[in-house]
Amino acid sequence: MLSKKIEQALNKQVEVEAESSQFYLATASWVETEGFGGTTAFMYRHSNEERQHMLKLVKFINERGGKAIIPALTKPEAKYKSIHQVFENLLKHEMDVTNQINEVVHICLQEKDYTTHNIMQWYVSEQIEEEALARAVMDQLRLVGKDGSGMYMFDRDILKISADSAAEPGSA
Ligand code: OFO
Repeated sequence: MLSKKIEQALNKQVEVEAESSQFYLATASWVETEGFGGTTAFMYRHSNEERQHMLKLVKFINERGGKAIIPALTKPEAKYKSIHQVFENLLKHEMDVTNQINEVVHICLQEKDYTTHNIMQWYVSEQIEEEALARAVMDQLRLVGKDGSGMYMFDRDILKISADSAAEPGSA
């Protein structure tokens, strides 16, 4: 059975994951209109993954005797200056999500809820991977600069960068 405090923290995290899915969806839509096919696929796929993260929490809350709350969502930014800006925002976004998750973990320890703590470890590992992936992509973008043919190759290879990063040890 979840304590009220844990239930609230988890419902807040449901909202964070839902907003995360929206964030990736908005960036997917923008890069699609800019003609970056690979990056578009990367963003749509990630938006779906974030939705799965949200669903996992919804089910967990309900299974543990709480009540999951499906949140209203804020409108994400719809326009970006460049792909570079998209990924800068993405890294910042993921770092914010990591902080939120750490907060939930902290509350789990305070409440001595080791079951929820255990579930949250999956999210902790996921965030390590996602931040690492965002940094790897930004490194690539720094090398490419604004060069057109470099950007073409970046867009062609981005799914490979993410697949390589997902194949690293410890990936879920
Ligand atoms: Fe939900 O994994 Fe990042 O945000």
